[in-house]
Amino acid sequence: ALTPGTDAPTWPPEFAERYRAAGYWRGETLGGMLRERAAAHPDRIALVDPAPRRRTWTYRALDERADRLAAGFAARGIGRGDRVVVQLPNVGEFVEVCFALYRIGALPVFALPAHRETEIAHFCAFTEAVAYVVPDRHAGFDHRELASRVRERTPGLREVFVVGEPGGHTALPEAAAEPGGPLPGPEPHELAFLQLSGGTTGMSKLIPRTHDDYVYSLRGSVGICGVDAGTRFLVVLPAAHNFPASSPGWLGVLYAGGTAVLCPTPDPATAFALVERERITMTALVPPLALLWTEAAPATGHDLSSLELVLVGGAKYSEAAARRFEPALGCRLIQVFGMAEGLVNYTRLDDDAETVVTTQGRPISPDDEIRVVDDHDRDVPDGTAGHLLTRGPYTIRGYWRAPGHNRRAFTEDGFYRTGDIVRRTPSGHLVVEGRAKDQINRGGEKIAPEEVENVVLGHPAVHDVSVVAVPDDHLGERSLAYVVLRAGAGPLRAADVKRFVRERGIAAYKVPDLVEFVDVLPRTGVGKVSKQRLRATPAHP
Ligand code: J2J
Repeated sequence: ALTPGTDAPTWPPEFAERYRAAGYWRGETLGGMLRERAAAHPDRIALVDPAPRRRTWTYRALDERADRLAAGFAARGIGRGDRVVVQLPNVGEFVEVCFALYRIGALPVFALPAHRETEIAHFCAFTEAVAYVVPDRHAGFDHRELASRVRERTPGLREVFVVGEPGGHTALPEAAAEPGGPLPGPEPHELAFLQLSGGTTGMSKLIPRTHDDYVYSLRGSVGICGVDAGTRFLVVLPAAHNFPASSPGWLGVLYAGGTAVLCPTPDPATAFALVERERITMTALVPPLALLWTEAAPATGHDLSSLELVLVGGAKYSEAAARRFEPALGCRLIQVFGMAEGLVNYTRLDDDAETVVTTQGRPISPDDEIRVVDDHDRDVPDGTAGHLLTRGPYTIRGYWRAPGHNRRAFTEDGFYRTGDIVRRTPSGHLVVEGRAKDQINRGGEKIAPEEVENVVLGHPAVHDVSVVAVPDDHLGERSLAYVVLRAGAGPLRAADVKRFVRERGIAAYKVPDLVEFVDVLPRTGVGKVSKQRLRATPAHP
């Protein structure tokens, strides 16, 4: 079984004691939270899945469903500390499966619906997953076939559970069983799940979050955003992502006794219809969606008057766009600058309007330690841009099974090197000024260039490649692959490179948006490709 400290660094005892003494870590688990809410208000609606036929779950029903699935998973030998890759779109079963796994102390590994064979096979192999949960089909793609291929490659993967038509696998409802009695659940200081990092080098690193630390981030987020039993939260972004899950997200809403409504697709037409029909009060968007909402809201035929608050984050929200938001939507805006590794910053409901549109907020916790440093880890004065380092009661001390990477990504005294360049205002708010890490933020979807470069290098005609971000009006950034062809290689078009990457089985958002052929890549003094100089090269899309 997995215990914190063996597969990932955890907080030193003196920090853990401080966080408990301060009342941040209260010994709650996610499974216990649902149990308590179900006891307190069994008949309130916890969850709505509106498509294709509207289904609702009361707190009691969700609790019972989690118990039945937990019993069934346990009967199939899935136990405490086991990893289960969960790849589901925004459907009610996703929430059921999460709580079932939390109950038995098995760890969901949160894949995104867009992930394909390259990513899923890696998650299954690297985490030694015993099970994989998929929809039958989603967005025109058959996940059962993907599951069969992954299973062939990963002998340790014992079970595939399917929401919908199971094909040759096990239908999720078949996995449920009559609970035989209380299961030995996880301790609050143990891991709850593995979340995916945006990644910089190679494949995503896995982020180990504990019940104690995550529940604290929920409680803090709920307080800051004013979530309560009357909140009706629309989950527009993929529910497995840390932002819509926890900032304050569907989990925060369940923590507060409100109602989470799952939006099947993020387009404004679908979302606006649901806002009207479900009387939605709150939602969370990435900047490109916030732009679409701002453009579409004034002319929509839908009644959006129930909306009170929208959180925007995941990528930089331009000041100009932020200024247009409240007038167009007629509701409040909170900017969020967060990361699955932990630290989450929010603008506050009582911040003045300028602060809300010009900053990305300040930390949840008084014990979130923030350092802004130069290239040599020396603190810079407030108002000066520098690297953001952070440590605190819900920020991890290391990635899961990644000791080598952890030495680079964390300081010796446990600060996480976020890779973000920020400036701190006198009020303690952070303004995101840029990024030092080699990552592309495509409208909130994070791409590790090295991962894409490794795929492109597999093309027989490609000699070298470098993938960089280029500015984009709508997405903020798009990806551009500079490709050097092998001497004597036949002609290759941009479309050939893109098709090659797509056919390798990788999430569509990672396929380079643009491809440019060049004779050489600019190099730094030590012979590494200079991404800085490449980014400065004018692109010809
Ligand atoms: C600029 N960059 C931002 C912002 C995140 C809440 C909100 C977002 C995430 C998230 C999250 C940004 N302006 N407002 O987990 O709980 C970039 C930074 C950061 C990285 C983290 C949450 N908000 N970013 O986006 O793990 O570069 O989490 O380090 O996906 O997104 O990405 P991720």
